[in-house]
Amino acid sequence: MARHLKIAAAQLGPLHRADTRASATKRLVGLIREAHAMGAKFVVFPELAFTTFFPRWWMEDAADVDRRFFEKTMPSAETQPLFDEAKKLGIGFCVGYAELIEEHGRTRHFNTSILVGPDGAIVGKYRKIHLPGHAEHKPQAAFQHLEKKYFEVGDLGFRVWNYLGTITGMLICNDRRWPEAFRVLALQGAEIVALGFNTPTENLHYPEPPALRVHHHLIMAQAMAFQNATWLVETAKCGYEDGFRMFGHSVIVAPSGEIAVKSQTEEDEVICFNCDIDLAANLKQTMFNFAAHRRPEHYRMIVDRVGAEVTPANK
Ligand code: CDT
Repeated sequence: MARHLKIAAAQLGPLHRADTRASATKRLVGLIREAHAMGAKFVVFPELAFTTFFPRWWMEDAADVDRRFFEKTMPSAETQPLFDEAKKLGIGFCVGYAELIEEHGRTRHFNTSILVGPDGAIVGKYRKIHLPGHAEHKPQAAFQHLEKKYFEVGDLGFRVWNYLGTITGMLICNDRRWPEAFRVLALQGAEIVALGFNTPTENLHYPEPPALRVHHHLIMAQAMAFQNATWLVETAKCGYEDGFRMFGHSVIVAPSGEIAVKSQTEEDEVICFNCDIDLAANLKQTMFNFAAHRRPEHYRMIVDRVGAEVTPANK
């Protein structure tokens, strides 16, 4: 009998700068109840789900940034109700937050996601590796994208976990633009990839129609799921946060590359699908049987070279 898992993407509408973690947690609890009513056993929440998308602002008071936006413990008194509710309902979840740790006398900051079991225990952690944007102040820009200022590059690699009878990995937002990230998870047998995102509707770097940005989001999701034979759950935080818009379009994509379900709004919204996990397993034995068909001896440059270097064409 095929393995099935009912998975939900619990999209969040805007969280403003003045919103508290307690009010965000209350909304997450409401969403997990809604997902439970739909029969979900695994819920994927967005990136940085307890605060506004703060890297849009240049802020100089580091202690204040740490206090307002970073979590020193997870769960904390304010975020505990989400863990309690999930445990009560017997639901596993993945959620993103800004993580602050003290290590070897140094304060470190990461953009982090955790995988939590239906018993409320944290089973996996991922720290975002592809940090987009910039570290320097761009005061002329309408908004900024300062992930390179506020976070370090993740140090835990791309991992998967045995989770709810599946093999599940996590990525965060900008990682979805990099095929290498998905492939490293797929090489460990990933059957589900859980990913939260915050994507501005406007492009910071050059003018781009909002519809084109959504088009890229969707074609990437479909291609990554298919080429890596995995279910892919991508959950947005979206809408106008203090006037800055981010798009929704949360999706659950099948290993066939088909969008199984997609959100309709830029508000709090749950979408849910009964995922046939063996659809991924079957594709891994046929079209995407890596052991049979990959040719890594010809892929050396992917790890040896970072930026593109133009090689003169052979005459
Ligand atoms: N959160 C996040 O990673 N957002 C990026 C925006 C890139 S534009 C600087 C994304 O890839 O969606």
